[in-house]
Amino acid sequence: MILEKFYENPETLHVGTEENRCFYMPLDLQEKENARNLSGIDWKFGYFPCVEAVPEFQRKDFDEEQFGRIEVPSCWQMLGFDQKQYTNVRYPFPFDPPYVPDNNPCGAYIKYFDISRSEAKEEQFLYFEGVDSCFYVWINGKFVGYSQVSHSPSEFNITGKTKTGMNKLAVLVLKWCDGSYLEDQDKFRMSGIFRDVHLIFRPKEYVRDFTVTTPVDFAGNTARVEVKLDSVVGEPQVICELWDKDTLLGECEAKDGSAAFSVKDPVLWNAEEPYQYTLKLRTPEEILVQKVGIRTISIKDGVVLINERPVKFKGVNRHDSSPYTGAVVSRVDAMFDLRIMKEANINAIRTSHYPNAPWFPQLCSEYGFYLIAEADMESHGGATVYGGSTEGTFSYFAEDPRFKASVMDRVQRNVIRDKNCSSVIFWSLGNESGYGTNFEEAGRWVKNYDPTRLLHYESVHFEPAGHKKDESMLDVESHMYASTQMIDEYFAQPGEKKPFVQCEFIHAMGNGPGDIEDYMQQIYKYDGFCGGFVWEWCDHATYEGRAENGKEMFHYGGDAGEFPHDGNFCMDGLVYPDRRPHEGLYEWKNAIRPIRAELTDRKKGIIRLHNKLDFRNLKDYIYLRYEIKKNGVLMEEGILDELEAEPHGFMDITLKLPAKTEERYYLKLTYYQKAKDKLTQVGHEMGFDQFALSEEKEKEPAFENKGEPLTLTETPEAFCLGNEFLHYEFGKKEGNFIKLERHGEALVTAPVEWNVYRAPTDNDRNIVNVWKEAGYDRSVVKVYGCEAKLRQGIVTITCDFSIAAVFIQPFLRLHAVWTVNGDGEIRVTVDGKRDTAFPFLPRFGLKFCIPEKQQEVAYFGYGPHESYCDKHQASYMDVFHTTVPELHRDYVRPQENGSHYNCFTVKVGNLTARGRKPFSFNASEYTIEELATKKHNYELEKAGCVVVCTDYKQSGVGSNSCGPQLLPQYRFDEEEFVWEMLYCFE
Ligand code: IPT
Repeated sequence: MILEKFYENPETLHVGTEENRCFYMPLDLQEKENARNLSGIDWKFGYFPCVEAVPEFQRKDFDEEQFGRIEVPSCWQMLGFDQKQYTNVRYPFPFDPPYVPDNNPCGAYIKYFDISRSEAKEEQFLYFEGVDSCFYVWINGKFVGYSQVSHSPSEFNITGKTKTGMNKLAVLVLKWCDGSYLEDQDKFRMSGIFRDVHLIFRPKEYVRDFTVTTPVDFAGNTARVEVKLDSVVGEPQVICELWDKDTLLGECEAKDGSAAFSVKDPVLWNAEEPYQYTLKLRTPEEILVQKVGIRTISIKDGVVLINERPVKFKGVNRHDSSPYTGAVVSRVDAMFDLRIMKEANINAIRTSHYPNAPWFPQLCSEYGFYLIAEADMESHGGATVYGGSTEGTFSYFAEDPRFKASVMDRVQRNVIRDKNCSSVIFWSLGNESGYGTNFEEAGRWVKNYDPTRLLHYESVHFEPAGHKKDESMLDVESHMYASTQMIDEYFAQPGEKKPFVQCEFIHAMGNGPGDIEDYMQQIYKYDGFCGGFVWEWCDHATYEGRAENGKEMFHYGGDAGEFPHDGNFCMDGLVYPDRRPHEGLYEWKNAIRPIRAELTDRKKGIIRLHNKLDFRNLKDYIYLRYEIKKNGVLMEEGILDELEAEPHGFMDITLKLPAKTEERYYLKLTYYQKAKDKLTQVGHEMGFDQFALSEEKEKEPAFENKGEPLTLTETPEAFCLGNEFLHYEFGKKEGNFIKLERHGEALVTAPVEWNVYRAPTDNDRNIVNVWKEAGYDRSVVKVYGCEAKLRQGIVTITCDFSIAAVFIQPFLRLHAVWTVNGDGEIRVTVDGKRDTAFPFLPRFGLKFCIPEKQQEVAYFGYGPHESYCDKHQASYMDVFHTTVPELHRDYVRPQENGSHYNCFTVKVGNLTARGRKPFSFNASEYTIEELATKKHNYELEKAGCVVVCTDYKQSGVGSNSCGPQLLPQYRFDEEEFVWEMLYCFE
């Protein structure tokens, strides 16, 4: 097929398309949609490796037998065509703008649709919600037009090209076009008609585009709903109506292209209470319906205000992504996301990094989410070209005059489509495209076109050398992954400042994120810190069916054999690809809980409840349940359901708390929803606080001289100790027990080991190289001296040893004292000295392998979620009963998981461990090596034993997969330490 090469010409972005307009489907006078959704399974489809291979399929006489069928919307890669590819920054084709590879895969689509006699009299439009990357359209063999910008709609007027009866729609979609340079988003690269296609009928005269604004007079308690008709075809009479549910508040005719309503005592829109009015624009033959939330957005003294009240965005970045359909997302899918988000207290979404489906912002207005609505714009691949840099080529498209119109086009399409959605509070020019003239102009256009919203663009920080930038049109100081230190520095600067937002932070990849609470403290501390958006909502993967062992297979970058790819960097969500929550979601949920409690007077039992909501009083909305537990046993509980505190205010409650004792008392307050919301139910758990009522003092684990007195013998390799029932062997070279038997049965299935390593988490992806350089992944023990003594039936072994790796000096020097009694209980005290020239350690502890069948677990520590020193917002201190398989967190790329932090005791099978100080433990069916080497969860093979790690300490998990380095306070980098544990076998 011979095509005009619009797809390599940034001067021709669209051919035959209608002007941009806000998103709506027109209704007839009976308020029925005057449009037909052409999506369905009856599209014919042919896939071709290049344009030249495509037959003249748009022609009437084309033999369609050559074509198969395809469902629209779909991404052809998800249906077995072409190549699946996940790449982040690097372009999947040579960097030669505006040219794209000659072998440019194509999808040819044919769809027949019927036009009735009455429809034939109307104006007819084809409305494509989204096609990746560009497409040519023919009706009945006649060329209609061309368009691009994958995630923005394109509309064609096809009146005069159709006929009564059957019509043939032919669409040729190309995988790449000049626009692909501006769609370098971090995602699987997918192609095709991936959003709905509508056939819209309209009268001869109609309103095409309009803008609604809602200024509020707060002092006078009135608002105005103002309508501006931006584009009208013909001169129809336009009657505007404003409805409050079923009540008509007002009616007026638009004059000179505008109309306005005054609303007394308006119910204002906000994400907590998303109240909407309904605006109807009636022309003699058509009705347009627009939901209207009345709200304002402003900045005062560096603080972002909605309806003149300070707000905090507790957000996520969200892609349209499904493991089953790729970039195709249904309303049901989206509603599912929104429901889990609401349940998790999330109130804001950044549509990273392109406009989501056009109905998505409407759902957000309806269900209450603030949006950073982002243009379909990302070109960070400029930085990875040969000789490229963030100072230079990163801003290639921000500067290149050939792409000025493209940048503007993308920004305009984003704004105009969603301008009437109350949910949108920030416009974003795009993501990571550097800075330069093209963005400055686009930014000025936005501020001029829509002064009612704020403008965001993070990449302003990357400006090419030699360009004197103007960032005056940007309203917020946006950063991604800024460290807590950098944020403190920003607020420490004197003078006026823009509000600060983290458009991306808390990188939720794999086991993590571990730094949530540190950021939350800052968000609440600084009025000007309006919040942040976790990167990101969901893991991206493709579902590939089940493995032989029955496990579901989710694939990430590289699994399809593509080049380049970015491995599992797409697996960085708060939920798994199929939306099962990751532990990170629970962490984020409790960090952004609606109430934060403070134990202000321990003696009098006064607790201050801070209402962290921005708009709702606690009254009639939240109740709490308190429980006091002693050593995990419930002592007292009750419900307080008469809470009352203004948003950002507080109230004090008083509870009778037990006097301070040595016992481990905890008070837990759990918050529940009292009133039904649109997406959440009465009784929904919203979060909790917990307080230790006793000081967490060290407790020496009781070790007595009991049981049958031991005997002690020695071989060249080991000390052998035992009695009638027991036989233990302590390896002189291992500095540890190599055999533990009772009644002739092995208590451990392998020698006990000193352990410093963990299966690297995704967040360890940088530090793991440093750890490997230090040899932590391959360390061995060297024993210098080992002595055993028998006194009164008890054996004491002292041992001096170090830990080091081949060709590297020891990083730990240790002195251990082991004591064993006749019951087989083992007490160990270790003095450790760490060589501080070495990096911080993943962990330090003892590793046991116990028989496979011993699966029961009980522990007193942070649970029930996976917990680490920097990741325990979702967990609380209690006694938990579980099993080894249940402790496993099945990350798609296996890694360290399922640890429990701050434990006083743990029992796994017959092994009980107690610490003088709280410790961490894992119990897993998989070895550390297995978790470290397998690429997918479904490849994991069981160890044949239960691997129990008891750790003096384990370093935190952080979010360094993309975020800053692990904060110093969460690194295990002590120079000297003492650890005391007691182990016994039942
Ligand atoms: C940043 C991107 O904006 C986002 O799309 C995603 O790639 C994320 O990181 C990583 O998962 S870019 C990064 C280089 C700061």
